[in-house]
Amino acid sequence: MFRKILIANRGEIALRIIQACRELGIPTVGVYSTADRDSLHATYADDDVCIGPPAAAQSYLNITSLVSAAEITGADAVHPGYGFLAENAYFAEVLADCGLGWIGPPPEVIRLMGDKAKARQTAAEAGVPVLPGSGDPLSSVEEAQGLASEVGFPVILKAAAGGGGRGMRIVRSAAELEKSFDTAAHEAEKAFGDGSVYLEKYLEEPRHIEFQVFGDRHGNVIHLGERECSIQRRHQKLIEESPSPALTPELRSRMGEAAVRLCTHVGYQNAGTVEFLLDRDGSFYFMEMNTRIQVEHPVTEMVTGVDLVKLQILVAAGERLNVRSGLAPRGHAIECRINAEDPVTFAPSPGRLTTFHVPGGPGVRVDTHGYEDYVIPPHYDSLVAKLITHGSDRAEAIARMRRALDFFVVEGIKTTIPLHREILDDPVFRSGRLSTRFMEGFQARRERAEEGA
Ligand code: MV4
Repeated sequence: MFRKILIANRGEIALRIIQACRELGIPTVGVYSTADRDSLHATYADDDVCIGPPAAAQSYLNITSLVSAAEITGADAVHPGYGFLAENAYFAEVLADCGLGWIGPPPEVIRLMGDKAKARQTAAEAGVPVLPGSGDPLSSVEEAQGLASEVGFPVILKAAAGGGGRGMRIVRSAAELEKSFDTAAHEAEKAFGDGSVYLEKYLEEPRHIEFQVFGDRHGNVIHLGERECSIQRRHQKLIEESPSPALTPELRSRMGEAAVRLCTHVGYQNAGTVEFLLDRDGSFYFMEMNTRIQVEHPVTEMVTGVDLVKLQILVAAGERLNVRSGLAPRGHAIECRINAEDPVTFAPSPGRLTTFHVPGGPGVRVDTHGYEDYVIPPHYDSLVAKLITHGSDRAEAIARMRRALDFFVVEGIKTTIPLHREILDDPVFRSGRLSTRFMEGFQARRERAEEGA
């Protein structure tokens, strides 16, 4: 087992990793930028090292500083959390070269899945359904036109180096494609240093359903069910839940088996997420794979009873998976992301938490690095807390979320708590008929209600 783990991250996920390490009896090293001196992850870690100035490029993304921090503290492994260097294959390679353990998948698999066009091809090779579209990146607008007329409009252009919604373009006609293709490639080149673009048939109103997967170092791969993440705004998830209201046990096992097939095909290890689009007729298609622990992992923990962060550490140290694939979910869990943002404009709202009272009681979990008088720095993402509720069914999870939102008191900054209250009261949300267009419809209903008032 690892002797000491360095956590190359900050905020709630750094604290979450410290919790897991403490339960395993493994000491931790926290690293912090000068903007995070008063942060709980620095306080709670057994050792802490300042790694640089506020800008992430000079601290949480500074590989040299991180390796030095591991050397001087005697850490023998690194947990990257999510964001920052979590999906940086080069970082994983540097750590291996320095004799440090990496709590994540092999670098080659990170690199493969980071290329969204290659990931799509690999899924198809593994027998996982993909939408009709291009095998290799498109080399000309003529090739794009040929493919688009084969699959039929609308189509979507995606940057191979993008992901998570960055560098996408929906195209509804040949005339539009003529204009969009070069712009898309240029933008991809500018944003990612790689102008490769591929094309797929565009689905108008799918659900985003992702499967939690895990692999160990002995070739075993399992899935731990799905999360429904259709409630997003500008590709930022707002609410996630498990199980999805749309899945039957039969569909769950077919999608889960597809996710496992892909992971087995690539020799996946550690925690991962296979994202699918689910169409209204029950067809599902591979979208992307994320090679890290995700923000929304707690909803899976609540319905499976598995500590995913602990499991990451155990399998990275060479232990066998001790969890069966495809367990039936126990009850229902929902997560609301509480961001330091204006609930209407979504403008960031950093600053001091003058009051911070977290809810508790049956079925309530709060993952947060916040405390009264903590000052949220402006340099990083705006997540202040994840509020997760669990119930025997969806209705009970919703009722618990609704009251937990009422009992969550944050003063001094604006948060998305009022927005979550409105979504939880929304009849379409309550019906469970979700899609990636949910927020558009919700905003329209909200504006209509305001005009009526
Ligand atoms: C799509 C799609 C429809 N058809 N691909 C958005 C994030 C990135 N991972 C891919 N995304 C999409 N890809 C095809 N062929 C719709 C989306 C999409 C979306 C997906 C999940 C959650 C929210 C979304 C919002 C807009 C578009």
